[in-house]
Amino acid sequence: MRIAVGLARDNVEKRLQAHGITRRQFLTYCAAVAAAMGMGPAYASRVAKAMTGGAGRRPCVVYLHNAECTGCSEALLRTNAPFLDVLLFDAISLEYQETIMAAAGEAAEEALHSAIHNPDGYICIVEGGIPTADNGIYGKVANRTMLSINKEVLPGAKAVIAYGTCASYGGIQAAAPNPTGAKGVGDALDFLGVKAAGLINIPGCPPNPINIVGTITYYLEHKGALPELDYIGRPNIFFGKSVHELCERRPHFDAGRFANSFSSEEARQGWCLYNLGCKGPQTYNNCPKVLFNGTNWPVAAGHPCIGCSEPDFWDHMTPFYR
Ligand code: FSX
Ligand code: SF4
Ligand code: F3S
Repeated sequence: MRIAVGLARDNVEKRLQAHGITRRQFLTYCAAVAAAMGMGPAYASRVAKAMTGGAGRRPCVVYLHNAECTGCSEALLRTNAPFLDVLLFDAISLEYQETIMAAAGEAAEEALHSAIHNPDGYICIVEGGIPTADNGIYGKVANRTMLSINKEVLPGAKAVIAYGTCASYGGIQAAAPNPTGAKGVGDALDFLGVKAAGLINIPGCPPNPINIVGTITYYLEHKGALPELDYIGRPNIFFGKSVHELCERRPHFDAGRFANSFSSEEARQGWCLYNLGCKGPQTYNNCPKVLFNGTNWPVAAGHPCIGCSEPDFWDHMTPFYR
């Protein structure tokens, strides 16, 4: 596929080359992001422009970590688009990120302070659930509770992206009996009695990186406007359809062909995994359409969907297997 792209060619191509990435590979990735956004191949050029800093001034981004396994960051950093971080940092100006930033100690704290006092404002990406019990003492960074850091940073942000099911709805640490009082960003803000502008949830445990890349692309492309969200704050472009609607095993479901064991010939033949516990009918996400790293997704690999992008799935979707 040939796509005409109005990039600042020299810069971008040099940096891609330095990472052993061809322009074609980059544009193929942009086409995948465009497809995940429900757009045609022509939109790939706009994705490329947004991702290479051509969509206007780079927004300052503060990225906070809370209670989590950090699989969300891992999913983003280990994508099949190894150039993604290099390019994304052209599209955004990542001022503070506790996992990957080079600065430590007071220098890191100073970076956070100056980012949130930057006159052009900032957007905030949040990973992990926020412990709220006992004044938040169950989660600290730099000897401050995660609760107080979020309270300081989120209300001033131009937009807040909760990345992963933990940040969106609490996730595993909010599973019963939830001893730390962990909450997703929206509930934690309600608990604190503060408001943040434009909260977007990108759930999944882990989330598909393409869904946050697409969200950032949308934000840059639409000059700071947010995509349309569903009733629990997820962009409809990525979460508007159920896993069941998009699943390739669906014709077997419709025909009443169900596998009754994981090791059965029927399971290998692609029959429906509903009788083995699949939660695809109750789960909204685009996994069957966009795949992980463009390669595969749980149900195609023979594993039922466990509903990982739904609130409280650790409690409400169990037992995961039947
Ligand atoms: Fe949660 Fe992310 Fe699951 Fe893990 O940080 S969404 S436990 S994949 O990593 O927050
Ligand atoms: Fe639906 Fe799951 Fe069956 Fe796919 S495997 S058709 S998602 S019940
Ligand atoms: Fe999660 Fe189900 Fe997709 S478990 S990764 S929403 S298939």
